[in-house]
Amino acid sequence: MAAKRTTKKTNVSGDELKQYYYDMLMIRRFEEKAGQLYGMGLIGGFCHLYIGQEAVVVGLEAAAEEGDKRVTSYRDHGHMLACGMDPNGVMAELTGREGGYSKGKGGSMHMFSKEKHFYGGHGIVAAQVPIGAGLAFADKYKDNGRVTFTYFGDGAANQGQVYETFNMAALWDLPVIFVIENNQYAMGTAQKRSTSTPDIYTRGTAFGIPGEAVDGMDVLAVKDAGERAVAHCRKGKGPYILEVKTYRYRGHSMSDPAKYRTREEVQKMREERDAIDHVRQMLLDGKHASEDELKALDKDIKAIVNASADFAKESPLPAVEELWTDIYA
Ligand SMILES: Cc1ncc(C[n+]2csc(CCOP(=O)(O)OP(=O)(O)O)c2C)c(N)n1
Ligand SMILES: [Mg+2]
Repeated sequence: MAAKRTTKKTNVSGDELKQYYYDMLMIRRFEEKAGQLYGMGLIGGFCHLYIGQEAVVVGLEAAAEEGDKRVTSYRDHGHMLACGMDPNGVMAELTGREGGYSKGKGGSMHMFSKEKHFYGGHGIVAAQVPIGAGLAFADKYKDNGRVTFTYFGDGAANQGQVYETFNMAALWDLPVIFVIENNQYAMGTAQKRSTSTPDIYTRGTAFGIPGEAVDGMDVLAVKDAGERAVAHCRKGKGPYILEVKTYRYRGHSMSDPAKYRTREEVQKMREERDAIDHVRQMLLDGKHASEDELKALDKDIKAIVNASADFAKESPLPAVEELWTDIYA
């Protein structure tokens, strides 16, 4: 049972809250299923789960509008689901099948959807940061009012290319929101062992980029901050930094010895800070939903996730000739 949390009064409707609950739970159930399929040997290669961080992407998607773009790291399944990509296509890509978003040739870290303005899925730490600024450059050039959410981790925030990007994004007033998902660890390295100052959101100061820290275990706080960042970008004021403090419950990837933190630390976060439990409690307290309704939602979500796993298992492996397609040369 989650400990009671307090939340300041909000003006979101019961229906909106229910939607956030649904979207976060969808990511969690999808990731649990992906973990199971990995354990069964149906998913090969790397697989980085997003469990614990769901409120980050769901809160920010709530602040986005049609046509806005997003780009992220290898921990990308949640971002894809939250922007409306099809769970079947994502799960089939995880299992390396023809029905996957990259026809089974990309896997967990390499999926894209032009339709949903999702630009990956990038395995090289921080490589997506200049790409995000490039996407925003295109939007500025076209003067179309769109913004780009560029997600990266606390570890990635120590990469040099982040600061080259900050400089150019600020110089050209690009409509890009740099979202630092600070889950407190970069693989097995705790933030305090790797990072000279605890407040990563201040790292834009030298470039004149405003930033703020956000409680990433509170979907409404994330949405509020996202709206401020979006408004700033859409007014033509240039980039904005959101350091969203979050936590991953599972290992860095599926192969993680987990020796760098205690079980108690993880357990405490799950019990006291879980973002899904938090919204669940708000829904019940506000009488927006009953226990039975929430149970039924979970059942619907599990059915969609199970169907995606069936689709992924039944989809054929890519044909051998596919080896010679989609090659950039
Ligand atoms: C340039 C580069 N260096 C090292 C790695 C190996 N690596 C993969 S993930 C990772 C840690 C990144 O941590 P963080 O940015 O905090 O993201 P998180 O995994 O916590 O989401 C490292 C060092 C890599 N993929 N690319
Ligand atoms: Mg991290």
